[in-house]
Amino acid sequence: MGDKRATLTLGGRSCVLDRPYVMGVVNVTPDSFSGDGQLPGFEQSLKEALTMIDDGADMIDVGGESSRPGASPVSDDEELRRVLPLVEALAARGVVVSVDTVKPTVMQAAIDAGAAMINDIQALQAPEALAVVARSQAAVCLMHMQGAPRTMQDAPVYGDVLAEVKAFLLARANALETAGVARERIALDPGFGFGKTVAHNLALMHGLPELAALGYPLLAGWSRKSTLGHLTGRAVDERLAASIAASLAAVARGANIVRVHDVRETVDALRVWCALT
Ligand code: YH5
Repeated sequence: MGDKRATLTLGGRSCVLDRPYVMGVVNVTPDSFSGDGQLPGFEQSLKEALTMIDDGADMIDVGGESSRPGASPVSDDEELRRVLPLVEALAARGVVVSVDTVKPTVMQAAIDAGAAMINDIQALQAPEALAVVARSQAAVCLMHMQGAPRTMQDAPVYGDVLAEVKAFLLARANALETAGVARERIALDPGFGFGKTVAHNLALMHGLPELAALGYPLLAGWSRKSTLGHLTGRAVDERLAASIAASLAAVARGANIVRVHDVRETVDALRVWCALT
């Protein structure tokens, strides 16, 4: 299985993931003029996303609710108001759009607006989430998380983190396939930093080839995360080099898609690294 090349159907097209794909992260914050020349939410986010595409991103992950520990929850209506205009604008320009959401109503509206992928940190466990995706043609990224964002980093405990994450992801993938979602529409993600200590994240990295061997495309999100701060002593806005190193390491261990904030630098690094290895 592991030697079969991972394939993912994106926007109705079958993509053989024979090189690392880069997913650019765009968070849509509430519309507001900051008074210091910053554009309002939508315009700013659209500009960021289109720059990422120019810089070589293969897709854009649009998120309207922060999943960082301590972040306040957002209503369905508010999340829709934030993400839908951007999904529409990007899809109209032919951009492959992923939507980072756990809400079935947001998933449905995003798919109707042209989203090619649903990126769910809860792996479609909300009631109706699986049904919404199953009756669409969208791809889906199933991510592992222990606990809920607000408290997940308090004291995560596993017996065998790799075995547990692997069993969870495989069970979710099987549930989707039983519901009629073709295998080619499913990607898996161990969820670095989501209810995991530094040691758990490192164990998952070492075991990444075992997850890749499940035969599904593998997505890795290391960009700017706390474990990189722990390893380097750097604050969140000083983790570029650490993030690039982590993305390369993930690709070396079998990741097919990396989710990153710094697209231009990551694309450069991956191009050189692929040419030289
Ligand atoms: C992911 O890994 N992550 S949102 C804390 C940070 C920096 C970044 C303290 N959505 C993932 O990016 N979706 C997020 O520094 C995701 N995989 C998938 N599939 C968290 C995030 C971040 C959190």
